[in-house]
Amino acid sequence: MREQLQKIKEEAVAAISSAQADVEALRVKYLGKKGELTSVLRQMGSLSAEERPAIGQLANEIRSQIEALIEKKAAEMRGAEMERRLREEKLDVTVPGRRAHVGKSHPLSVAQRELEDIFIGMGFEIAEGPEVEYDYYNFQALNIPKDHPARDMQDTFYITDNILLRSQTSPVQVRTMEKKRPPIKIISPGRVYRSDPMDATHSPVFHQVEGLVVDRGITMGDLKGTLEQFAKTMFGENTRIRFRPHHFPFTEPSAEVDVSCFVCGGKGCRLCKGEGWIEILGAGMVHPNVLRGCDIDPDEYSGFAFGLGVERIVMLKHHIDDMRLLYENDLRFLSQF
Ligand code: 2NM
Repeated sequence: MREQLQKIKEEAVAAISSAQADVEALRVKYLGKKGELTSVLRQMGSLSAEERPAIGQLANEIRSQIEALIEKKAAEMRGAEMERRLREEKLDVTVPGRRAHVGKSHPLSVAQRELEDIFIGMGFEIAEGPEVEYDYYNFQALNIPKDHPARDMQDTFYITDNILLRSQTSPVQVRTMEKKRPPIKIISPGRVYRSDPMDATHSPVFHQVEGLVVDRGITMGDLKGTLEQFAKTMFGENTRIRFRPHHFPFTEPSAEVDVSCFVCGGKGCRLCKGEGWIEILGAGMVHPNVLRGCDIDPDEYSGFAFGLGVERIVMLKHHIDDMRLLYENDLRFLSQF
């Protein structure tokens, strides 16, 4: 047994000193529970009582020698690995950093949020609804009957006979009037769809913000005051507004609303085409038929409503002459905002 132990020791010393990697495998091979040293020690039972202590002592010495050698080798290899990494993974912390590209909100999103903030500041709540709508909410409930020319004019995207892509966000307001009792004071921002060919001023998908206020005693004066306050906050304290008579099926009376030109202040310039005024909104007093359709008694309640196009506002504000620029996601364009 003495020779067996010496042989194991010699083999182990040679194996450890020539090891290039994985000294843990050698630890298992020589010292492990099923290792060579252990299997020799298992035969101790066959030794005489006199021999046993000496062999035991020798085995323990060899075990600790091998352990020490393996630990030394492992430490050497850890050291060598550290040297290698220090050499190869050298990092020059004085090299200037590369600037990270930080994205930002799209100008349409910025404008929509600005509009929302202004109306929230005036006590409006935000209402949202489906972009895929029933014909009923998009047209019938808005006092636009089946044979009304407004339906052709608007060139709607139909999905089935009675389901379509909403052509305005007013269906959200109808849904709100159905669900809630006055006082109602909401805006409905969102995407709307019309089957228009894409050109400099049209897109089949665009964004609207519509507003609705319904309560006892709401008048045209409330509408004018609200829109004037909005225009001053959006375009500057000196901005004025004017109403021109118009027709919408869902409001009576109806008006188109201009703001005084925020470039020339009303004197006439290129932006307002010499007019001094820029058309921004449609508005009016909610038609009694619309209120009645939502089970709101027009003899008890009245309301005003208005709508504006977000694209138009963004284009005016930033002097953008082609709406397509807002959808192409060309970073040379977008990075200017
Ligand atoms: C506009 C112009 C005028 C409008 C009307 C309604 C509703 F649901 F209350 F009848 N919502 N929005 C409205 C009125 C929209 O957009 C140019």
